[in-house]
Amino acid sequence: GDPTRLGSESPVIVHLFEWRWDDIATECETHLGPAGIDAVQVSPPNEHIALDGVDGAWWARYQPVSYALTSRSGDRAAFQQMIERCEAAGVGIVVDAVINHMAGIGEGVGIAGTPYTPFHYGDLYTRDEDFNHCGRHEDDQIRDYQDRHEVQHCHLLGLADLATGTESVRERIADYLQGLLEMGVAGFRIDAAKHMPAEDIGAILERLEGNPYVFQEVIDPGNEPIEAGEYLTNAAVTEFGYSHHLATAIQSGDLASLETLGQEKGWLKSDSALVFVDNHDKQRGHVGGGVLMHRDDHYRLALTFMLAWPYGTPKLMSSFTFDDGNQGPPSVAEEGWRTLPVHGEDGLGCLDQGEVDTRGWVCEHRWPLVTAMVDFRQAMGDAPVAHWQQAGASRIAFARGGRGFVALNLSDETWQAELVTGLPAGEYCNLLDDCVTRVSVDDDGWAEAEVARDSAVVLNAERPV
Ligand code: AAO
Repeated sequence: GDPTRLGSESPVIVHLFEWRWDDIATECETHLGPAGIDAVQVSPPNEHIALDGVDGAWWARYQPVSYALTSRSGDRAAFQQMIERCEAAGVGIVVDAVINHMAGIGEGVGIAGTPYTPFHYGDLYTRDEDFNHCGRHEDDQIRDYQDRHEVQHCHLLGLADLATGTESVRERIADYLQGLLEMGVAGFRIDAAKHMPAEDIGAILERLEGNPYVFQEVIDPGNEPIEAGEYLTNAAVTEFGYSHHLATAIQSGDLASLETLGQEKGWLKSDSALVFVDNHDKQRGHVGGGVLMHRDDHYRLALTFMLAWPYGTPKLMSSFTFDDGNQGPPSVAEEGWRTLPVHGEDGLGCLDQGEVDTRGWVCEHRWPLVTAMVDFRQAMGDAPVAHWQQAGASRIAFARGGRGFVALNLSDETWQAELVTGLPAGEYCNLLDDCVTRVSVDDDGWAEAEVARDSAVVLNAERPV
């Protein structure tokens, strides 16, 4: 789970949710590479259920039918080209690996033509023993998250639960992942990791040759028997507490409570934690809400804080707009739910900031604030937080060990204050407004700063006026 495998000391990942492979390749060359983004999390690349039956819902991608690399985002050749073009632009591909289960129990034909019936998927998994039959509730479904056996051996959401405890299933999954590594992918997100014993995931990862960055999706609300920490021996783990804590602090106007964010009891160590402001489930209420997303007030402030704060490996969400939580990406239903591209002749491009009512690609990752903050995070490296300051609960400032300084103002009025920056004397540009605001630091490291309402001042020692 060592994040530096992604290439830089403080890597940043962008989730291009439901983007097409050819679009991602172009985006790597035109935006991500130049902006210093280390990796893209892509939607699951393998064959999934047909889109017609589910009205093009985004979650069709989480119902695998085979490990053939044909999906709504493109075919194997496009996938390979994307890996190569992104790599040339300095951007790694992190594959969302759906290995806990296959499709919902039922029958049909996958998007690449593979037929399936209950517990039989083409010639990949053909035996009942390839699946867990947990013997609970008559239908073998997960209902009680307090029951470890049930969570790990029953069917999540009616999805056929693979028997990851068996050698033959482990081998098939490892073959799939190894094939991806050989094509050049840089890492994996292990979907629904909590639903597999940590040991099963370990046995699969052990078979792989290569050095991928791996993080496991484990939702640990702090009151279930299965804990995020159990998975650390394998790789990094999602820290869901982070997005909740950050959203609560911002929504309640209590930025002061962020002073110790990451040091909470039971939280993962920074290097082992994958953090985000929102993810694809949370932003549409698929696993409860309680986070901020692109159409919320103060989302920009949340992103600013996450990228300024040295805890965890941050993942940025790049969304499409929706008015219904099942709705898929911009697409043409009459053409088999063909996903409309971002780039090229019939490309939709990205929506303007704040244009939330139009159907389209939001592209949060292209916002100037994000680009500036990614640059800041990488320039700060491992510089620790110093000089925490606050004025009331809604105005905070802190330094990053002599290399940088951040002041955030969540209140409705301009914040004018004398603050310790820890920076060498000089005049610095606010990175968030193209140097419209300038801050003079005196010989003792103090500055008179003016922080606009709902905004921030961010200074980098290496960016004097
Ligand atoms: C779809 C349909 C279903 C249908 C199914 C099969 O929506 O109605 O039964 O097909 O036909 C995605 C979608 C699903 C979709 C699925 C397959 O979100 O709606 O189902 O594709 O197409 C649990 C898992 C977690 C999982 C999450 C959705 O632990 O791993 O459920 N996330 C991943 C992906 C996700 C994907 C899948 C897994 C499946 O990110 O996109 O599903 O591949 C508690 C537990 C959590 C549990 C939630 C959800 O959470 O702790 O572990 O997540 O419940 O029930 C607060 C608490 C939080 C609590 C939450 C909700 O926030 O803090 O702990 O409330 O109570």
